[in-house]
Amino acid sequence: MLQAETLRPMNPTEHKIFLKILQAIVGTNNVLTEGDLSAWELDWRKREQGKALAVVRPGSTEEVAAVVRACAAAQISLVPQGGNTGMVVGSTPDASGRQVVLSLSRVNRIRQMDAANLTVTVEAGCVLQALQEACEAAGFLYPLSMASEGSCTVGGNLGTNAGGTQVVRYGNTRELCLGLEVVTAQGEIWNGLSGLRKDNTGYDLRHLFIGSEGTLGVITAATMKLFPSPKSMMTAYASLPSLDAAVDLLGLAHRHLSSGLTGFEVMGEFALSLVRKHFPQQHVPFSGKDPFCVVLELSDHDSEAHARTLLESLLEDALQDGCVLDAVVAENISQARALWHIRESIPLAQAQEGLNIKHDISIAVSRIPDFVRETDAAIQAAFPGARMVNYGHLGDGNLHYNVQAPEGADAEAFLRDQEKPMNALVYAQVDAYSGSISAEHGIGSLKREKLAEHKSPVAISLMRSIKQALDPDNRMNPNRVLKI
Ligand code: FAD
Ligand code: 2HG
Ligand code: ZN
Repeated sequence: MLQAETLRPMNPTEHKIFLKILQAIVGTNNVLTEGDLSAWELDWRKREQGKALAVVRPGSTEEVAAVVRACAAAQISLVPQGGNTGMVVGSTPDASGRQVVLSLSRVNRIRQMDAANLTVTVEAGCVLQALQEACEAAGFLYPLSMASEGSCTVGGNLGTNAGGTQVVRYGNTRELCLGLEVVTAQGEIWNGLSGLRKDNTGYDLRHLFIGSEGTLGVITAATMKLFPSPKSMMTAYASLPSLDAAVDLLGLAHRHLSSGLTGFEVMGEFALSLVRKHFPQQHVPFSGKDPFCVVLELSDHDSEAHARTLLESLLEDALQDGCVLDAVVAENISQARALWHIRESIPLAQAQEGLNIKHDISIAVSRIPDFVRETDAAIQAAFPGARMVNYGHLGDGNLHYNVQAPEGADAEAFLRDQEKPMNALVYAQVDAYSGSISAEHGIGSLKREKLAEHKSPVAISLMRSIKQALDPDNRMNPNRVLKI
């Protein structure tokens, strides 16, 4: 049984003393209590506005540990936060005004790059793009990539086990991580940083913390895998007659490109129409012509000419096969970026269109077309006019099967009245297809109730035991992932 966090009210003197203790640890400027704190208190999707007791920004692992100890002594819970780009309301405080937001933004150094070992040791607050760029400058690829990379952090990526657009070749963040440094709920520092690719010395603790969404401890640093930079990366953009054709194209791409296939993203026409509407300066090829488009990426360790031959041969076969109706291949890096930018703009275009319902689901690739056919029909029957924003990482069987309110409807009212029954419908379908209700975004607050309904009771019970063992006082991001 998890205990609810003790919400002992602080009298004004205790409150003042507590803030002084935090200031003594991290410096006065790094304890924020006044002014506009919405960057830390409001989630990216604007789903929940929280209220923090304070936003605390330690500058080192030792300071993180001291803050955790101070919070434990004062019976205050903590919400670890990186870039606050999470999609499930997991990184912002609740509305009680009694939680400390522990921002890792200043714990952000790249500690060491080990070229021979192909690893980089980096602190949790390092922004993903800064890490990618540092690795690229040193001749390596750090492959994790997603549209939020300009603000999300390594700690947040690990906390959520983020996926992104390169998973088809390199795996989720978990697959990239060889070791962690963690501040435990008791404020101890566990140095599990390791560049070892083989280490069978009992339970592999790193995997407990990865994907735990800040509920078990604070990740302060990690040793991550690097890869040699490919000689050439080539991007194609194709229009397709159906989702079945996209699955066929994926099969062809695996056969033609093998491990050279590093990205395979599908986009439904309505999702693309939102990009055209909200970002009209972007050129979207094959505008509105066909129901689906795909962005596909090949990374090649031979040469650009070799890459082009491989990609063109794939597309010729696909055109002959009928699974592709039309295609373009980027001629240079800026064209490739522009094609990727279309895909990456979809979540932003959705946000511009208004509040929306997200279903970050995974299903065996082979079953996705049937799932979408059936579920689209059921949704239109139950919620006439609901607009399906369907896109995602088809190469990983991960769809963002999102829903926008009917044209002209009040989005807030639509979500208030229809989100629950809509989720119930979609997740029942996900169960029927043996899928997952969270492929890459995690559980946070938004899916906490659903997790209990859709995960096996045995698994939930094991998860609760782990939480109880590592954080018996329930101070680490309480009420996220697991229900009290
Ligand atoms: P935050 O949002 O700050 O935190 C996320 C969770 O991790 C919270 O529960 C928090 O408590 C915990 N956490 C943060 N730091 C730590 C730490 N140091 N130790 C322990 N726990 C911690 N996600 C994908 O998986 N794939 C995508 O393709 C993708 N694309 C996105 C595109 C856009 C435009 C946006 C806005 C988001 C996208 N996301 C995607 C979601 C999000 O960017 C990722 O989940 C990312 O990993 C979150 O990183 P962050 O630093 O912003 O974490
Ligand atoms: C993406 O793949 C992100 O673009 C965001 O995971 C998905 O907004 C979404 O639903
Ligand atoms: Zn995604």
